[in-house]
Amino acid sequence: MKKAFFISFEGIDGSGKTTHTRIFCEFLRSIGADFISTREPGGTPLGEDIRNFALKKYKDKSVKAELYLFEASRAEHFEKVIQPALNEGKIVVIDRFCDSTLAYQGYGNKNDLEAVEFVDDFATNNTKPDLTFYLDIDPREALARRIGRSTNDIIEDRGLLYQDIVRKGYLEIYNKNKHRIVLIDANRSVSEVADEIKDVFLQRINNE
Ligand code: Z5A
Repeated sequence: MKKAFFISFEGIDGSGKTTHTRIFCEFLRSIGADFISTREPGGTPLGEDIRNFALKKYKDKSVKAELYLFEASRAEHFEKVIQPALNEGKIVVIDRFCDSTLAYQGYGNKNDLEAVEFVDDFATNNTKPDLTFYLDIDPREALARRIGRSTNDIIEDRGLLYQDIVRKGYLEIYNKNKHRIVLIDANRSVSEVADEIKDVFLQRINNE
């Protein structure tokens, strides 16, 4: 196995990405892996400030401005955190990366998909994760999991129809990138999902 390995977790809001990023990192810790865990938008001081602009402020910002905010956060994060960690041979685990932008700002906001990919490639020097876990779930089930929790951000507030479009976007991205993306049925219990993620990872690194 090459030591540096880049893993992203993707899915609509409430799909369980944060839960499974955490459980997966506990597993990596238990086997003594050299890894960092991070998230987007965010992951750097500038990125966390941008997160605030992207998710909490200016509800009616233009769809292109929204795209560039996420990509500005990514460019900073990639240069200052992700690339250096990969250069040091670490495993990088990230809660959301390029597929989020294509799914939300591309499919969800109906920006030109090629333009979104172009901007993203520029921000990341054409880098894609080695392995992406896409947690697929019906938006209604994801919503039910969040009952009792206030909405977190402007994008979440766009509602079920928007989440449906984003999910369809994710499924198209998955269908075009099966070499990299593994679809995980996230409707199952936390332990079933966590076990599958661990098994896929072990299989993948044993084949490297
Ligand atoms: N965004 C974007 O538009 N473009 C971009 O390029 C990027 C991001 C990078 C914030 O993302 C927003 O940023 C997001 C997209 C946009 N807005 N929306 N929608 P975020 O990742 O920071 O936040 P989030 O998407 O709102 O995620 P979250 O709230 O952290 O949810 P989650 O990570 O998908 O799920 P969770 O917190 O792990 O689980 C939700 C609940 O379900 C929780 O109570 C768990 O205990 C429970 N759970 C988890 N798994 C299970 C199973 N298997 N069964 C039952 N219950 C479960």
